[in-house]
Amino acid sequence: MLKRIDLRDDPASEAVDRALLPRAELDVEAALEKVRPICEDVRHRGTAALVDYALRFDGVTLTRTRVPAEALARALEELDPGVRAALEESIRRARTVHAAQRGEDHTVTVVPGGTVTERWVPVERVGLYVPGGQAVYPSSVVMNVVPAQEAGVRSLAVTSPPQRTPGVEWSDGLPHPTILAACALLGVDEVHAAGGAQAVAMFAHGTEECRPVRLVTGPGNVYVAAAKRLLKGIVGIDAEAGPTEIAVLADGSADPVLVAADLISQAEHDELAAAVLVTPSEALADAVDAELATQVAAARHRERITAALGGRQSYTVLVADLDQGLAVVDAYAAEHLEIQTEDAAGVAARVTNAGAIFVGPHAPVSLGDYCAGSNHVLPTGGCACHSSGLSVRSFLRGVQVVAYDREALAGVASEVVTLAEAEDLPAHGSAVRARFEWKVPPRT
Ligand code: HSO
Ligand code: ZN
Repeated sequence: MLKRIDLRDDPASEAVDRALLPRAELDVEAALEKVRPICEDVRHRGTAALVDYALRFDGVTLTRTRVPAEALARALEELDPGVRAALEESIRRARTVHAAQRGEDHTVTVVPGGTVTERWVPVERVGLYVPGGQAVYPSSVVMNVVPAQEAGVRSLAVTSPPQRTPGVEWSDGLPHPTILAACALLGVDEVHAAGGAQAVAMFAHGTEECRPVRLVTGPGNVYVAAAKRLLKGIVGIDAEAGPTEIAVLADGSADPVLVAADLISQAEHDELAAAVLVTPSEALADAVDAELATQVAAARHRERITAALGGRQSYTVLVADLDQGLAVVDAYAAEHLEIQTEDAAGVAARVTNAGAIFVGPHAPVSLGDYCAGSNHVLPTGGCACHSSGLSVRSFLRGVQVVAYDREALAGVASEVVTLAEAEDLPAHGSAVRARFEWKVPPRT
């Protein structure tokens, strides 16, 4: 069922070449050309442009983007009690984990009288993008809003594409009612009906209804990624999210039923989703293939799943041993990595590159998607080798506060002057000299 890449004859100890591990092709550059005029239009015409794009791309007629307070209240009232309870549990766990991420300000005394403090300051206003369309992600409302709130962000706006929800006519032209309800549960009162590149432009440039934000976070399609690339600089961004990915590092002890179920769970997102199995056990690879055939046939979204599993981005990598398996998963740097081996915790501790690691048979990725307490907005496309998932830190800036008294400055003035001269920037040195009547005090 999954294609195979056999690396068993390659030297096990060497770093694995990333090029051996293909990913889905996502042409953000091509999308850039399409989103450029859209973003410009939003900059110039504000809400009027967003109204036009809602009709063109979402097929709905809007008069404004801001969702009225009554709609948020109604969505919460009508929310299925079971979904409400599950969302509340998800929020509770996410809060527990994210509250603990808030670093303390701390001061280092470099010399007597000379300190450097790192002060953590929340971003003043943020815009959180929640995708709509193919699937509806109230869980992504939780994963964006909770860390922003726990960071202490004072002003926060959510946007999600306007749509028609069959059977819920009152919400025509608004984001999905479950998304509205999740916002209401979290106490978010500024929600906009806007999706795609135009929503990112709304956040970056501001409109009559939406004050510009300083930072945009959240996953989205290729147009959202392109708009983030285009507007980065005008506004901060978390990451350009690509299609979701799961890699499973498993040995012969893993249960093929669970491995297959977990691969399918993420393949369900998108035809471009990646499902990768890395194993030294050919028997396990065969058993997972057999399981995939059975489980995919019974899956509701089998077409999407089949396309994802059959794409260039999904495969089994056969490795000589777990050491080589670790080299493969490090080279791949998956958004989600499951370890289903003997001593899973020991193996997981040796992984360097992954957005999130799920350890052992009882921690499937879907636990993390909803209710582990961890965040599900994670680096994709191999970015896990240099970036982290969304957290409280994403919404904070570490501002360095430098405080030196005269004595402390005197103690290092000659070094500053020397380095300034070495860089041919004598005015830098003069700024220090000026404090000592143009004389550098002798070193004591
Ligand atoms: N696995 C997705 C998040 C998600 N799954 C939302 C279900 N709902 C990307 O991490
Ligand atoms: Zn998922």
